[in-house]
Amino acid sequence: MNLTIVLSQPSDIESHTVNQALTDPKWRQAMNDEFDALVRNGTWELVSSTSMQNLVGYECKCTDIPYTKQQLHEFFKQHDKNGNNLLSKEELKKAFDDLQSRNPGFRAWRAMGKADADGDQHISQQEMEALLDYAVGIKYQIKA
Ligand SMILES: [Ca+2]
Ligand SMILES: [Ca+2]
Repeated sequence: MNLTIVLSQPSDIESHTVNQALTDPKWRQAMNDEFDALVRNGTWELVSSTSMQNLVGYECKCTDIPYTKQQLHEFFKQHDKNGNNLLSKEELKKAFDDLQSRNPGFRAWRAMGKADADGDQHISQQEMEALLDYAVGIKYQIKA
C-alpha cells in the first residue's frame, strides 16, 4: 500500500523536503515512531483521500487549541528562571522544550535571530513582541 502523509502545517517542516528526510533511515524511524504514537493516541486517523489521486492519507482531527499570544507571554515569563527579565538562550531552549518542540535548540536559535534586536543574546521585555510573533506562528498547542 502506498501511504502518503498529509501534513496540516507544511510550513513547520524542519527538514528541507520530506523526500530528502525519508532517505535518512534515522529520521524515517523517528517519524514512523511519532506517527505510530499519534495514531495510537487517536490524534490522527487513517482516512481515504478525497483527491483525484488514489491516495490514503493521515488527517488531523486535533481538538487542541493553539496557544494565544497572551498565554505564550505568560509561558515565556515563567521561563525566566533567574528572574532578570531577560530570556537567555538556555531559558528559551527550555521553553521550547516544554512546548514539545521536536527541536528546541533550533527553535531557540531561530527565535533569538528574529527577536534579539540588539544582539546581546538575550530577549528583553522590548524584544518579547517579536519572540511572541515567532512562537504564535508555529501554533503550539495546549496539551490536555
Ligand atoms: Ca533570565
Ligand atoms: Ca537582546
